[in-house]
Amino acid sequence: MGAKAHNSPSLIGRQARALALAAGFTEAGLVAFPYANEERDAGRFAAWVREGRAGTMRYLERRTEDGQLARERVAAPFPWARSALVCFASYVYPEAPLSTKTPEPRSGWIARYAWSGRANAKGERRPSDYHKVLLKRLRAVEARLHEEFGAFESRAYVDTGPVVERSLAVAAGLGWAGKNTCLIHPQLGSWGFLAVLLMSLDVSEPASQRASELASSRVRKFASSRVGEFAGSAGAAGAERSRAPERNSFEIPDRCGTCRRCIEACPTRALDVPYQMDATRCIAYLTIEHKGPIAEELMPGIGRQVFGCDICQDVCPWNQKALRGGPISIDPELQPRPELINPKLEWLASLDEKSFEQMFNGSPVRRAGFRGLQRNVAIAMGNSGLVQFVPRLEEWAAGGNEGLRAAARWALGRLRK
Ligand code: B12
Ligand code: SF4
Ligand code: SF4
Repeated sequence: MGAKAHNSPSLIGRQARALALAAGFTEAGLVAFPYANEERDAGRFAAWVREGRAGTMRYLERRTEDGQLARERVAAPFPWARSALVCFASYVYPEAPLSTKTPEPRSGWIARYAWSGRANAKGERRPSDYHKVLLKRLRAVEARLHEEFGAFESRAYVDTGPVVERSLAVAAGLGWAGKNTCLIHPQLGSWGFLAVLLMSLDVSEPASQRASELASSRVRKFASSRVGEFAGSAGAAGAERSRAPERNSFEIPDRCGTCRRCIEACPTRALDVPYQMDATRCIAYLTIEHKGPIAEELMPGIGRQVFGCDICQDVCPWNQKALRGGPISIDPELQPRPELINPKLEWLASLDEKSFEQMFNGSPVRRAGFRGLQRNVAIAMGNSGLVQFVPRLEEWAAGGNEGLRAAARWALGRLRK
């Protein structure tokens, strides 16, 4: 958007954060490029790809013309970028249940992030998708900055840009990357979306001023008061590390400490190497991104997750904390749709292609596709232990879709054992 100004004006963190909050984000922070741990993060991303952890998500392995992994460093695809505004939008939903506390075997689980809806003019709640909702907000911030600073280069991304958003969020001081790999904000937990505005604007604050501002912000206050709070689980090692902050770094130190709850709770062992997910084993990948048949070995672990997975976040003490309190209000454009919370498997199975579209057009769930969701429901039925699902599974097992057929046959075998 626009051309780079000759005398590039510069931005201060307080001002950028205020604009993001005014646009409806819950938190925001600014990163100046190059940031302190950029080389470390580039190495981590390259190693993750090299080890084959991205599975069939080939877009993560895209390279620039000179052969660099595009996502390794922001400068590879965006050599003009001097700063990034990183925004966090919470979807905590304090009243809603957890996937780990829903024993009803007739129901499945749709990941929390995908429950979102907003009321239309008639007061009916229709699907909404964070990609669209947040991109609009980010563009509003971008427009305000252009009014203020004139022409400069910028790009707004929510999820889909060639950047590692969690690395940028850590660099912006919004939280730390937990052993479950999620960005954990010390007050808001990890149930939050990220949005990134790349800019050719310089950051004008001296590092010392930014550091002292961050230190006095609500984020830092919360973080330091919580050190050691989850004694014996999380906090102790984090406290140790926080005594040696890296120079010119705004990172909140790791507060996972000795906790391993997410690693132990992951049913498909996707977190066996802490902080580095093997996406090819992750239920979120299998149920959303992966098309076609799913390896039988992984089906039992999928349990009754029919779209995405919240387990490693639901068990995290920092999310329990976020649930219990704080001034968190539900985003009017990302309100939970009650019909998507712990939905009945039979209801999901009864949707035909037309009703699937009506229910999920404009919702993140649509990404799984009609057949993909049916495949996931078939696996969940197999894991329910309930023979009442046999007739539906028999119908699917005789059908034409390969992924669905394989899942239904596996489920029948499991229920008939
Ligand atoms: C590909 C992808 C996935 C893949 C792979 C996930 C993964 N962990 O890599 C799958 C499909 C499995 C997935 C699942 C989910 N995703 Co996703 N996903 C992405 C995407 C598009 C790219 C992620 C990526 O680059 N992965 C590569 C690895 C290397 O990067 P990373 O895990 O983000 O990196 C951090 C850590 O791994 C850590 N790290 C790496 N190596 C090492 C080594 C050491 C020693 C240490 C300490 C740390 C460390 O460093 C990075 C951050 O500093 C981002 C959007 C984006 N453009 O960034 C969204 C994103 C990460 N996803 C998001 C969400 C909401 C989810 C789900 C919660 C959805 C759900 N409920 O089903 C799950 C969460 C599962 C989980 N535990 O991570 C949010 C995360 C918000 C947050 N608070 O963290 C993002 C940012 C989208 C958004 N704009 O909001 N996702
Ligand atoms: S399978 Fe579930 S618990 Fe395991 S890493 Fe993926 S999202 Fe987390
Ligand atoms: S469950 Fe424990 S180890 Fe996992 S991310 Fe949360 S605090 Fe860290």
